[in-house]
Amino acid sequence: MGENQLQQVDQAISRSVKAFKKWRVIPPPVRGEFVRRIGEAFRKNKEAVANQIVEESRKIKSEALGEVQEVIDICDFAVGLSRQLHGLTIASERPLHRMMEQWMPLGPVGVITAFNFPVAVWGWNAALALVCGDPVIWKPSDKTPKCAKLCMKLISQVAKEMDPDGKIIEAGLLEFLPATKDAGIQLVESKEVPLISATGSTKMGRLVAKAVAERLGRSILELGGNNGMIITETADLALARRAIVFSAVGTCGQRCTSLRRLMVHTSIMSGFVVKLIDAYKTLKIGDPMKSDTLVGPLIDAVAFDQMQKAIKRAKAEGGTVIVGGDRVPSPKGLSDDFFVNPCIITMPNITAVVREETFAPILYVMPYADIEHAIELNNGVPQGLSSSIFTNDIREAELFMSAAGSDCGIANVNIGTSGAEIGGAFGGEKDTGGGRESGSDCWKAYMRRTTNTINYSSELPLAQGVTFE
Ligand code: UN1
Repeated sequence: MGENQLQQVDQAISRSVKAFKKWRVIPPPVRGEFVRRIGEAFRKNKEAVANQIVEESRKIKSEALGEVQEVIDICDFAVGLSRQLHGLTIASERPLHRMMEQWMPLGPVGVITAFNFPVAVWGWNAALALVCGDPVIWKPSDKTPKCAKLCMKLISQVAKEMDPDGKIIEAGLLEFLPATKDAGIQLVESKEVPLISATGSTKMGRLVAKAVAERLGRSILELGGNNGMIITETADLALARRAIVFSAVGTCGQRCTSLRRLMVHTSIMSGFVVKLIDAYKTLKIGDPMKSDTLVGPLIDAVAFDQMQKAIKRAKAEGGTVIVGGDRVPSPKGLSDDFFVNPCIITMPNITAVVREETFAPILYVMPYADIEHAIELNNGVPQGLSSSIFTNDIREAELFMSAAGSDCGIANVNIGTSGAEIGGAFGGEKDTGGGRESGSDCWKAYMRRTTNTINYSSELPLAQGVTFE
């Protein structure tokens, strides 16, 4: 890495550490006011940010608008949270003593984001970190640096309006690094950054986990998904079909929550697959900016290549391509883009290629005979992010959500695997990394907990009845 960039990252971290000293003692509701204004800025600039997302990530406009909405939603959530960073009061075993917990700001949070959600995932982290009292240092994907620049521009305007003299919001509160791997490594290895929240491949996550563990830092990892859906005999098939198409084909199969594996009950398999093929044949593929387009292009040539390789391997491993998989000619003016026909492949079982996450619209379909087998197939891959079941049988639904059911962080009933709301905890198990971001009580990861024991007596009783005189 160039000397220049080394210094640049170092300086960003130093500014962040300095900003933390000020920000950590600002009352949380005032910190919340900053986040409220950030949410307003995204409301006002929703269109512009969405256009930038389409330009770089190549997702369709409606999904890009949805992504900006996630930022607005998490800001609203964080504003409420800024008055609810509660700790517990705990009964003490000693007379005239009280115990309590407090949640304290942690320090700079390093946020590494991927190309497929270039704005929302940063938003989830930044909104929570800010109300928790932490600065944020962002390393965006090298495929989407302009999205990051635009967000930073909006935020610096908000900061100037709220605090023109920089009394509470210092420049270092929201930092942004060059979108290079080396900058990411430097961030991850820095002892000054107590928490790293990283989204991306399992391969990247393993490197991050190792480097952060080495210095005993904390990490939130949101890595690969290989999400499954079970279609049971009692499923509402029309509903299931719509959910499958959105989950498998939306964002051109490039969400970590994208549906990649479908387990269909043998009794309905053939008829259902025919209907699915029909639905795939009507998909409008084309310019992601056009309002009637449902499938935009893949992110780049590498993604196309990986898709082709996976299809080839699937065939060699006993699969049959029943629809799609090929390249579609680019519309006028978009010759650099790689458009594909989303693909369905029937597989006899979970083979090696099915175990891997290929970031493309490939859906592997396999039959199952009983619900226990379907759950086994659902769980039979290294990743554990999202899953869903379509059933009108309450026993099957409850079993799927039980301890003996899906082993994923997300287990849905009668909706798809993708498109989670910000209010829930987002993340998954196994190779997905175990981290949780966004709603519920995920804010706790961005704070440190202190336990306080207060003696208001004139005695000094020891815990556990120990005497020491
Ligand atoms: C991602 O793909 O990294 O649940 C995030 C979803 C979106 C977030 C996806 N709300 O599909």
